[in-house]
Amino acid sequence: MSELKGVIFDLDGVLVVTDKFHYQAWKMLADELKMDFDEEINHQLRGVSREESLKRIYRHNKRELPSQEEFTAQMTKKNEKYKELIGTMTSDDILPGSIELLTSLRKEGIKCSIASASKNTPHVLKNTDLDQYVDAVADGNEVTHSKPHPEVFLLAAKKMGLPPEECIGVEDAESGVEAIHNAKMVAVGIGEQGKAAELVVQSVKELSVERFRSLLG
Ligand code: B16
Ligand code: MG
Repeated sequence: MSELKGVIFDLDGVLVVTDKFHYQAWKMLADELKMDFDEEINHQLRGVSREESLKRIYRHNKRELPSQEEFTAQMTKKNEKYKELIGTMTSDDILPGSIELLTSLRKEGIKCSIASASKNTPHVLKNTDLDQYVDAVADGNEVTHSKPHPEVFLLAAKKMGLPPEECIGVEDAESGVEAIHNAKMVAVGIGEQGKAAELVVQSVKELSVERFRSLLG
């Protein structure tokens, strides 16, 4: 068995809550395009890239995709609204238990990093001040394949200088847990969509250095 050297956290839904902002931004676009969009569809877009999310909204509405130019303009419009909304984020938007967990892991010499599908990761980390609590960041700006592809988790491990078998991934999305497994790492799942993971909890508040260590040991 390998010794635990690193923990890789998904961002949205694990360390911060941005669901409501994605919802509001997609809802604005969907209303404008007279398309149906509700909390349930929003929930299914967790961990899914911006491009794939818009394709899924079209599919859900049984609408044909517009021209590439129009599609890109719509993604940009959604993202401008999203950026405006996350501009209001502060450290108050960090989920309870996150800072304590990151601090205690690093105190034990276990590196911490972020693996997020979001291209807005740098803004979210800066606005919430979370960037000072992690050793490395891998995000949607640097990868070509979306979760469930393992690329973003493998990149986060590489940036920490660790092999995948010494890392554990933490995710709240089904596609994210699959990505962790595809990277040959042990997974911790948060909430309903995390049920395929080796350990399932409701929030990071329930996690500790000991619980992580017991998963690899
Ligand atoms: P952006 P994660 C994901 O982040 C979100 O869960 C998902 O809802 C969003 O569509 C995706 O990032 C892309 O975000 O439009 O900001 O590039 O959960 O992987 O941290
Ligand atoms: Mg997530």
